Amino acid sequence: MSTLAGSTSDDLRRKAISISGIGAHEGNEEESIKKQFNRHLHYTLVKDRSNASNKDFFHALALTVRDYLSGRWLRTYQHYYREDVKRICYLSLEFYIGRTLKNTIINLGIQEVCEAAMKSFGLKLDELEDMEEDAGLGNGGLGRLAACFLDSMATLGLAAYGYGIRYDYGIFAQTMKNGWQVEEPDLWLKDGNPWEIVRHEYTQRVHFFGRVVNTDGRIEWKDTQVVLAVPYDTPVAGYKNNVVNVVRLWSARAPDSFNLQFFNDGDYVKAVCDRNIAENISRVLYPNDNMFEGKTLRLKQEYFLVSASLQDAIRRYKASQPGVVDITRTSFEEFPDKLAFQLNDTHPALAIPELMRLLMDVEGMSWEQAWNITFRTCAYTNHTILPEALERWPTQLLDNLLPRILEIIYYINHLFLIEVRRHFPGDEDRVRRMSIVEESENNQINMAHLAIVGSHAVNGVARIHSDLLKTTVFRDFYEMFPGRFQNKTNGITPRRWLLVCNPDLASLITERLGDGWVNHLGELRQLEPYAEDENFLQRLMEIKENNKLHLAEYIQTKYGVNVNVHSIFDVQVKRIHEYKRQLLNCLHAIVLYNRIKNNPNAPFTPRTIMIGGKAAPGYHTAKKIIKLFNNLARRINNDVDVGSKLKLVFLENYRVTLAEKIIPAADLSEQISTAGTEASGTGNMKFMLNGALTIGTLDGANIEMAEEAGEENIFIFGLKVHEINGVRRNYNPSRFYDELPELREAIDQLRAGFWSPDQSDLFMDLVDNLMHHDHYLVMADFKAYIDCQARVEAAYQDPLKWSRTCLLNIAASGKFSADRTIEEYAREIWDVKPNYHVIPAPSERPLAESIGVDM
Ligand code: 26Q
Repeated sequence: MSTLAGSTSDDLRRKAISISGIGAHEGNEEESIKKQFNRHLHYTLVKDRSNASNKDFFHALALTVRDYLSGRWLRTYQHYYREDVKRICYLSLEFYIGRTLKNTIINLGIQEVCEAAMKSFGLKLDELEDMEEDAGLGNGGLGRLAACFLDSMATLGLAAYGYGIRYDYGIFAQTMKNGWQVEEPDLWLKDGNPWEIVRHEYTQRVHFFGRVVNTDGRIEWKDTQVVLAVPYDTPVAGYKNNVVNVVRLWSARAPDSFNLQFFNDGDYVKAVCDRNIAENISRVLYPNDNMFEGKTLRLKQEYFLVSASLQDAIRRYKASQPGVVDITRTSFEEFPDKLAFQLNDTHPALAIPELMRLLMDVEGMSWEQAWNITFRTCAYTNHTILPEALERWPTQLLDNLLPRILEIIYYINHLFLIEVRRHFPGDEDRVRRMSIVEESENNQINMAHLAIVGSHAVNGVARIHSDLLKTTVFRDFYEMFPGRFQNKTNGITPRRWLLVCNPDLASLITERLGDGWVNHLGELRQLEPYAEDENFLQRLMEIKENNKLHLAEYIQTKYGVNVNVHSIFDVQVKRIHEYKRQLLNCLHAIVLYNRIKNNPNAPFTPRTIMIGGKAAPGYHTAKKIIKLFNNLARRINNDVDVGSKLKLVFLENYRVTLAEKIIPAADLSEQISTAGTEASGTGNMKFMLNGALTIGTLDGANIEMAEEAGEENIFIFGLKVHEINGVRRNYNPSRFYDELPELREAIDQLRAGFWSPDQSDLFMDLVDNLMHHDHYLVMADFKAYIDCQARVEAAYQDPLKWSRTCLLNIAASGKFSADRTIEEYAREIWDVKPNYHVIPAPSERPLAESIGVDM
């Protein structure tokens, strides 16, 4: 046992007891929460019950919950320090966290006492929870995956650190003007953020611009502009295990010396105003999803994150010599055994040359030593094979902004190409294809190539996607490094995506299985026998209907649309992108409308088609698709012949918090991307876990979902991955127009302005694209999709059978827990073991060894 030099263990224990009194809530937890809540209201917010708003009450409660975390947080760090565990740094430009209060309360297991405490003050817990802003620091799947992983890593007791950027503005808020998307800035910090703790003492310096000076082999990067990276820590509570990890987000600040020459020239005010230039680095999240945009500010963000995070990790590594105070680790030999850097796509891939720079130029290592450490420490996850999403940065830009980094990249490439030539003698075309530096009129750095070369493991995010990486985009690399390529099928956290968002379903499951499923989601298989239990199925459907009712109320108050709760709730929520084929969904809506109009008295299965999602602000086609859906909605929802048979609703401003409302209420989940384009999808898993049935293509993780649930329990349609290339060769989309009358009718209406009465040619570009290019094969899959939707309708006619299928889907969804995914990363990439043990709570054990643990 290590003790603080000079302190007796009695001293330490006394100190421990005084600290553990704060927020430990021993004894009567409800009383303690009430007391701390009042204390925060009075002393922190300086309000009383008569002038406090629900926002104030939310802040008081959030601070109370944060206090509750403090002891666990400190203890977790002492535990990691004492055990000298390997630390996992998850580097990501995005963490799409959403709200924190409810999730934390549930993970801590204090929901009932919080409810009771608030009730005693005449407050409703869920109304306070509704006051919280989303932390929308992400675009979609990649950012949300990072947030799910944080939850799972804490739940599995891994010493994980999320590293990201504290953007002042998260993903924009979407509003609608006459059916068009309009973006509004997301000032999520405007009321303050009760969760974060700024740690000025761990501020890092990040360099830009300047020049490289080589004096007899000693490299100096001189005359740089420095930007300060200030860390803000947000706690991440594991599920009922007393673990509290952290996500550390960097905020940019100009150093005091910034623009000193202007101070000296006397233009003091200009100098102060110009500090914004540096501080803009963490101003705003780039709103592109699956689309590369080569903006200098974005490159600055990427390097800013990487440089600050690596310096921080190295600082902690040096301070982590166990049992010895004031002596730092000086050897880097153990570095790869004590640290892992997981790169969330190529966005943080500059970690590779930056780690090389820090180890060589700052720590004085040789190239060989530094490379050995870098390569063993870094691993890269790919999230897309869409060519337009792959990052390629012009060398001119890098040369100007990060000259030393570019130099290192060139040398990595130089040595790598020697290896390629050794492996494949005489194959110069392959050398050209594999180069990190792509030769064109303006040379570009291929960041994926850099990431593969500098990592010991490369993974895709679903089996089909990982296979495609090996056979298509990264084939050359696979042939050279077959052992480096892995698959890690994505998952979602069952805490937020069932326990938090669908409490009634969670209770029903717990009632039958106990609560072990929450962190052992495979146990859901034990629900299978209930497929024969009509009573159970009845309860399942009552819960679904209730969730549908709540969503219907929301739609009624928000949009004034009256939806039929007995209709199929047919939902497609995700970013708007051509490859995700919201257009196919629109065409289906038109077909249904035309069927009703052409035959108003025929039987019809009522349906409510809901689409939600943001379009990147510069993505004109995506914005046009939103406008199209809204135009369809306006006409269809107001047609008396249609009535309650068919309603269309665009769900505005889709985000994490809205997903929590929508997904539990869905009957049908639309996962209809062109086969081979959606790397995994994770929304698909959320719907499955909440008892919706999937209509989808054999793409991404849908394939594995079908495998788990059985093909008879999922609506699969359309072209398969191996058929796509064949179809694309001499593809003639207008053939389908000629052959399919319902498709022809829809296209003709779009062309004639039937769906755009104010501007008849509004949708001409969409039609032209479908008829003459149709890169995503909407026309080729149209018939299969429409026919499959008919199968859905038939199935919905038999409620008992439908509910049985829902149950079997829930029972089969256990594979898609992010806990399973993280276990695989832990064992197969990071070489660490999950820790299922519960750390003692602050009340159970005094803080015995509060020696200088660096956070
Ligand atoms: C890159 C450079 C400059 C600006 C923006 C970007 C950028 C930003 C975000 C590029 C791509 C993204 C997002 C990609 C993404 O979300 N991919 C999704 O990742 C999910 C998690 O693995 C998968 O489930 C989805 O299939 C995949 O589309």
